[in-house]
Amino acid sequence: MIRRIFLKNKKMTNQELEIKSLQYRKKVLKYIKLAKAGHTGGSLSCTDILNVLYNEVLNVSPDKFSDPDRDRYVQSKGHSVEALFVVLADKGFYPESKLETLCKFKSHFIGHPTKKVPGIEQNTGALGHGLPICVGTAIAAKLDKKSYKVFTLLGDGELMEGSNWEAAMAASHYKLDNLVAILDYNQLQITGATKDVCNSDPIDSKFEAFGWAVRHVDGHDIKELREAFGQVPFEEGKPSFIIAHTNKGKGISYMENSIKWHHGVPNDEQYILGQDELDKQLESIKNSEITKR
Ligand SMILES: Cc1ncc(C[n+]2csc(CCOP(=O)(O)OP(=O)(O)O)c2C)c(N)n1
Repeated sequence: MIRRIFLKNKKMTNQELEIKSLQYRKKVLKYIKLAKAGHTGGSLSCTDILNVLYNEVLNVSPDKFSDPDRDRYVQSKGHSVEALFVVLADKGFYPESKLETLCKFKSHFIGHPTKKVPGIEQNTGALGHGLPICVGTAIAAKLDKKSYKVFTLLGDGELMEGSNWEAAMAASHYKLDNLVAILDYNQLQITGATKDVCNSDPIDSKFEAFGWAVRHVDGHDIKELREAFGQVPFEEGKPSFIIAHTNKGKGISYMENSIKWHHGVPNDEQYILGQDELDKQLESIKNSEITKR
């Protein structure tokens, strides 16, 4: 029998995780503003996914990062690195003050993931590399009879890269049920709607045809994300594919679902407005009834 993921670090309530997501979003905005550069929309889109992964699912921590049995996470949509940097700081991989150097001369905290930053598994940013790398890592785990799991985050625009489809085919051929790909399905990419630039739909039936077990979730619903991760592998002998329906720019009204914010820095007025909106959402969650675990 395949070991299902037991939400290993299950310490927080849904409400506590929702609060964390908003705090992460506030920091994403803060450090992008400070750096005067960043992929704001895509980072806000995947914040809840990273929150649940790092606070619930992944068996990784700063003291375990060289442990060969740790879970692996590769952020294939590497441009959304600001969300990852904020989460890794929160997990203690480095002091948050390091993020003040984002995009500054000589800093390792640049606009895409690099292994020079503690907690980053693989250099990414050229799209289409994360899934192939993870297929190799998942094969290695099987050969080494290791029980760690391998996770990657993809973008729907990224699925234009042909390497994904070779990797998808190999993953089912090698029965990689230790591999989980999460799709940040915000339906936008760099220059327009994904369906207009190069349509990747229908994604579920394509991945099913390639031999994957596929689920849809609301990528901003902590409870749904927890449940989905708690059920992988969805089918024994098959890699798992989670289509997380998201909103690019989530949490800041003028950024939501707007191609303009793929890569953009708020001006002073926009910054205050964005932080204000996030603060209001924080207040509203804090005042709401305590969610049961
Ligand atoms: C190989 C490659 N081609 C082009 C780019 C430029 N690029 C950066 S982000 C992006 C769009 C990605 O869209 P998506 O994967 O949907 O990410 P999201 O919208 O979630 O940010 C593109 C084409 C790249 N990084 N790598």
